[in-house]
Amino acid sequence: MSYNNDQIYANPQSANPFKFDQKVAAVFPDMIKRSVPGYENIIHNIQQLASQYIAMNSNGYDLGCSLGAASLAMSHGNQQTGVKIIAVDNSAAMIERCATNIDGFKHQTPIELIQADIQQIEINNASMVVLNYTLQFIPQALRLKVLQQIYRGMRAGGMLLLSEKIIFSDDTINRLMIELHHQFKRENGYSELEISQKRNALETVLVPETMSNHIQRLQNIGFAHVSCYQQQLNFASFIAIKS
Ligand code: GEK
Repeated sequence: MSYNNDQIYANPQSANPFKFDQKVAAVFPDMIKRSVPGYENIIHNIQQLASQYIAMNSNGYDLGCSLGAASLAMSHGNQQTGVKIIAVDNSAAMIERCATNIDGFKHQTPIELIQADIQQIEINNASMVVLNYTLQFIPQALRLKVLQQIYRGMRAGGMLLLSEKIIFSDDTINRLMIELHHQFKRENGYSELEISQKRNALETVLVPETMSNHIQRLQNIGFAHVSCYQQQLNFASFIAIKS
């Protein structure tokens, strides 16, 4: 299956909220690389962390899997037997393309694809859970419940990896980070029109929180060890380990 350049917002269009539809799924690898600083590094880290954290006879979860980049990284990193990777996304277009994408790669650990809302699925016997830029699309008031459900389904010693777009409580820093992120997108070939139309489309759909909100909530839920492990501009990844 071929993936094209992202030109979704290249021409003027009426304002509609962003959707993970066929058009987005068809350009997704290009879109995420050109839009999210540090994305490829995180996928590489997921493989390394999987080799350390995925335990024998357990499950790894990729929640909001899109085309399965993190699932494949977990599958490649896994060193244990009796492991299954469960990849979940509520977009039919993403799941359909994810299936073809995963088939196209040699990978050792079975990956099960589920089309579902991550708020509805049960997490069981999980030694590693990845929420790579997905929680930000869940309504803010419901995020605690999703994370609590994940925590309950995790084994002792299990790891949650959470990546998110973030905001800063200091207005000057916040504006600067947004501007630097737009500069990153310009350098990756996006025009002013594309940047501003995408920003408007995401406005009500992707709601970022501060780094301290994320860390505090993970600690309050009960994770024993919580830290940000990578930040590039207004994008951050956190690790949280259950004792
Ligand atoms: C990667 N993790 O390449 N339930 C299930 N899936 C959802 C939900 C939900 N409630 N809300 C959004 N999604 C991937 C990248 S993209 C990030 C993740 C981005 C799905 C949505 O359909 C999309 O595929 C994914 O979460 C977010 O590592 O586009 O910024």
